[in-house]
Amino acid sequence: MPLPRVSLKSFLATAKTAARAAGASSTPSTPVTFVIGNESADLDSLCSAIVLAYLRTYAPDSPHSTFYIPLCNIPFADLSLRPELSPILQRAKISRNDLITLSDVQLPHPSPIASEQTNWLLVDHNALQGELGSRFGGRVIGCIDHHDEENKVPRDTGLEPRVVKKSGSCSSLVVQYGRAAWDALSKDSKTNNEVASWNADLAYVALAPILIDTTYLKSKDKTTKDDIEAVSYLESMITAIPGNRYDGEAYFQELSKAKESIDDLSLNDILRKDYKQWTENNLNLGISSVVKDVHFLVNKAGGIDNFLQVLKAFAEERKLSICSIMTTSNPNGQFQRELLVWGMDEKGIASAKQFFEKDASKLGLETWSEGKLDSHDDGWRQCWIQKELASSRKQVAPLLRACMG
Ligand SMILES: [Mn+2]
Repeated sequence: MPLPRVSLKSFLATAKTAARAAGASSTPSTPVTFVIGNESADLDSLCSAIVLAYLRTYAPDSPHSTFYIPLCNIPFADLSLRPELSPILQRAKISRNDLITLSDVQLPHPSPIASEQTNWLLVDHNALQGELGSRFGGRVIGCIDHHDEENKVPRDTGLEPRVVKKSGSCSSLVVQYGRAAWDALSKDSKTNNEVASWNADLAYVALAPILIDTTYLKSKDKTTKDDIEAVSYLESMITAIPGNRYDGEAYFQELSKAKESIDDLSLNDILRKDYKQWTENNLNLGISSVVKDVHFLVNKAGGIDNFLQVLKAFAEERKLSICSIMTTSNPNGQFQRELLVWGMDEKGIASAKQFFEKDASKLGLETWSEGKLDSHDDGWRQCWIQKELASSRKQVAPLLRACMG
């Protein structure tokens, strides 16, 4: 029998208690099951984990009473780098403190938790990275993701999902997968206001990343049929509440504005905010995604020398062979991408050069600001305007990784 459904807030409270108990014990009496997004911990990762964990826990056809804990793949302190959570939390009637982070389970250090006592369901990635990957990579039981297939999740996942499919937002795939369960949980939503209100809370969480990732379904490059269907399903959940005033465009605008409000953050925090790291042949690659252009970052640091110094320290702290920044911005209302790649050591330099030779024309790379950031003395560093606008980190990271050998 599945557990009886409760509000999102109560669900998270139970999940937090379970997470803290699990993190404090080396031998939890029963295995714990985490649902976790990728380490950039962007809205898509955070929201997809919450929604999938909730639906898996209460799915009426759930054959067992597993409790799925949605885990944010960052320490608690780093939630403050994500002001774009605020519009969601407010609508879903939860707070930052309700979210479960790595700090609750004392991961990756110093939790004594035994790997065999954990199960991991991945959303928004399909290979656990970094320390979590080396400790728990063998305990992954399923995934729902829209990145390239990494062939790390077992093919047969039994009762758990194994979905890897292109879509604007991973959240759309979670909604598609969980829809039957959600429908079944909503049977009395027409007569029971509490159920209708729980549905709306969850719908706001699932909706936010889709609006952001597809520019509210306006991005032709990114929007898929699954995104469109998910938005329509979720919006119907919200408008089902009598007298509920819903304005999707206003929600989208509020989220976008909050996401771009990084003026108060330090350069180091901006680089950390939406960051991913991979290891290929013992070389580390790190890519920061930033929602303002390179000029903004250079000004923030107080000039090119300071900018490079902060970036170098950031890379050294993470033992990166290749350090990269990808920016998106809208100068004069025109969407623009920039890419900076810095090979830091001998192998990183060779990889960066190979990437440039192989992929520069594909990505439409053009010298940024007369080459002011380029150098072939201090490692190998180039900054470009990236004319190929459809390629985000999801596309560029595999190109870089393919050159690291
Ligand atoms: Mn995503």
